[in-house]
Amino acid sequence: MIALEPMSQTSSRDRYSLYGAKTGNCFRVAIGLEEAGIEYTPIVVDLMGGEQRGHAHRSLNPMGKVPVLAVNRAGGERFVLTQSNAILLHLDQLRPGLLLPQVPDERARALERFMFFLTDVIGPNHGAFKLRAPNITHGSLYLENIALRGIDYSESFLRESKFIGGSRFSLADIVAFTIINSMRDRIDWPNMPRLAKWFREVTNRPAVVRGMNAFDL
Ligand SMILES: N[C@@H](CCC(=O)N[C@@H](CS)C(=O)NCC(=O)O)C(=O)O
Repeated sequence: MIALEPMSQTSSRDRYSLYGAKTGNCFRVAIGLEEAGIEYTPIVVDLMGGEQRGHAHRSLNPMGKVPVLAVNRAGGERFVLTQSNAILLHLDQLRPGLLLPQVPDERARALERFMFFLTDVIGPNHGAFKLRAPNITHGSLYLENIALRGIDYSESFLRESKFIGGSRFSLADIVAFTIINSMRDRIDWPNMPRLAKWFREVTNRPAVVRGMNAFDL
């Protein structure tokens, strides 16, 4: 049988750069890198000034968006990834067991909650954000309420387990934290004691604090 060699090998000498700004998508990746213990250089992209649409940034991400993770491999090649959630799943593969459980059922549960936040909370909230600028207020409020109802529902996850995706901190907590943090003023906290306790604890995790400060340069 022929053993297939991977086309490119990761190495402890690879150098990671995270291009981003103070947005939920970028915070998620910075927190993921911090939780995984991967050293990286944060590079601020000036979104207000349109730097993301300039030639230099588009050579990394033709869509002109952040975050972008650029990996300079020890062997000289460059590997570039866009899409915050694809980056998070890549980090899980680099540091198995730190960002997602490895036991299949536990991993599936954590991924189920990860996907729940991406599609049922962050997705509608992103739609609400897009409708705000053109003043489509009714549509914007409608989508924002869908996102808030999803957050209400997540209180039930914490009846079964200490963290959103299971007994240990995982990618599910990272995606839940960044969106809940950005919507924290609209959340019915008195009716969600478990979520409130979880939110306080996650806010104070050292890796989360470092990730949330990554673009304060
Ligand atoms: N699906 C992408 C979304 C990326 C995205 O929308 N990034 C925003 C910041 S959160 C951006 O770069 N906005 C600047 C622009 O669109 O000009 C991801 O998850 O990484």
